[in-house]
Amino acid sequence: MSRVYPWRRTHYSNEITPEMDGEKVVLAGWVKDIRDLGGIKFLLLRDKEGFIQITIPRDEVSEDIIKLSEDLQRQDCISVRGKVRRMAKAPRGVEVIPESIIVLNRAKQPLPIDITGKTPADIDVRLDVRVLDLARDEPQAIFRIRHTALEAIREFLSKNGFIEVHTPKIIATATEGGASLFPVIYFEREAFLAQSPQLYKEQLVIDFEKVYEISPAFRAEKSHTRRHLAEFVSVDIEMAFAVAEDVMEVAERLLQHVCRVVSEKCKRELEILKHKIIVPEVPFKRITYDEIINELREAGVKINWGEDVPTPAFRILGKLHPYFYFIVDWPTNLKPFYIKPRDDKPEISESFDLMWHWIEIASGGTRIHDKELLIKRMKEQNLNPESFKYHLQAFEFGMPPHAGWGIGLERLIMVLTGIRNIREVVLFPRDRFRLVP
Ligand code: AMO
Repeated sequence: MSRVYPWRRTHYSNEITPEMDGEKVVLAGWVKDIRDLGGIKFLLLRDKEGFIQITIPRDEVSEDIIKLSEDLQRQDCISVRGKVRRMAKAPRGVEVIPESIIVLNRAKQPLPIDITGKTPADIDVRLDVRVLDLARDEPQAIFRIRHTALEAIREFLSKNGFIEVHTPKIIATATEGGASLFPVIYFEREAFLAQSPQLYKEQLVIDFEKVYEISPAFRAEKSHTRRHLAEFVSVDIEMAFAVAEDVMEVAERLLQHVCRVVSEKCKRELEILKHKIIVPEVPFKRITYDEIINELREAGVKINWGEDVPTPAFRILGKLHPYFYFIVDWPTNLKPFYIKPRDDKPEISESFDLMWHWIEIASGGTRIHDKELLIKRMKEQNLNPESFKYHLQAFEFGMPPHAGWGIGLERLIMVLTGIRNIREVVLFPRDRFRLVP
């Protein structure tokens, strides 16, 4: 027979309704806040579903409870046995009057940050005590939105015939250029943390045709900005018998789906974040690299053909195109070796970046599926084909034409939450200066 634990809950906070007036319940969670109005104490109890008001009127509860409640502090872990009472003035019209309270663990006081969020703390102070910080309403809302978005992504891709794969994160060669690689010691050899599942996902189209992966990617980013992490989650797809336009359609339909699902399922969370999601119409605008260069020239910024677009220029573009849009037809020299140059104009590639205002959310394109051309492109980018021999062998095993993209999950979550610093949408962010907690 299983033991009886007196703290075991019967209900989560959101399951307590005014209609339950008079019922006995056991709740468990953490003290979110406690207010003393003389004859009456109001305790907010948080659990994974939200919070509920525990009301302690001096003249209605036992002496023991009054004494115990004197010592309760924010973030103490407690269990409350009590009676539900309909109360129009309480949050959600209901409160619980305690009959007994068990303190399961006390939080050390004073807490390093204000978990009610009334006294805001600097992001670095909060990140240092992230597990406590995550108890606040905003992070709770952000990570529920992140969860819902991931669920929607998986549902969409699975319904559209993609299967989920996981490829190695410890790898022998770079995929997106050597500069941003993290080396690791792999037994007696040097290895690297994967910057992207690029080469593996391409190979896998031979066996599975449509694959997706949602995994961490590692970049030794020197740039310390509000949109760069050293470890981020990359949502990748790769599709056989497809070109850039096909996978752009997948991307825009996916983003529309995710925006729709999150705006429908996460109303409470969006309210907490004071953010509204506009479900985008498809197709998204497609603007060529040549066109953006012209737009920028008209705005007084000169970019020579073949040069990358610097951040300040992207900010101008973000003002001109204030939602999702694609930038297509990038110069081949600006794209990685695996991106296919156009047959008619090899200086232009079959590639795209998917933008939101001025931020790049995804990039992708048609891939080269011809081994000799791939080797030529590697050499042009000063890469040694010898170090890609296992990748190149796949091109001898019936590599089909294929295309794909990678979406930065955290950047998408910034769009969905309206949060401006990428660190806020990662549980334990890693950047150039942060490796703990
Ligand atoms: P790319 O390097 O453009 O393409 O990365 C794809 C997307 O990942 C996100 N991203 C980042 N997010 C946070 N911090 C970073 N340091 C960071 N770097 C990239 C961006 C970006 O658009 N293999 C290709 C994709 C493909 O062609 O399939 C790739 O990795 O949102």
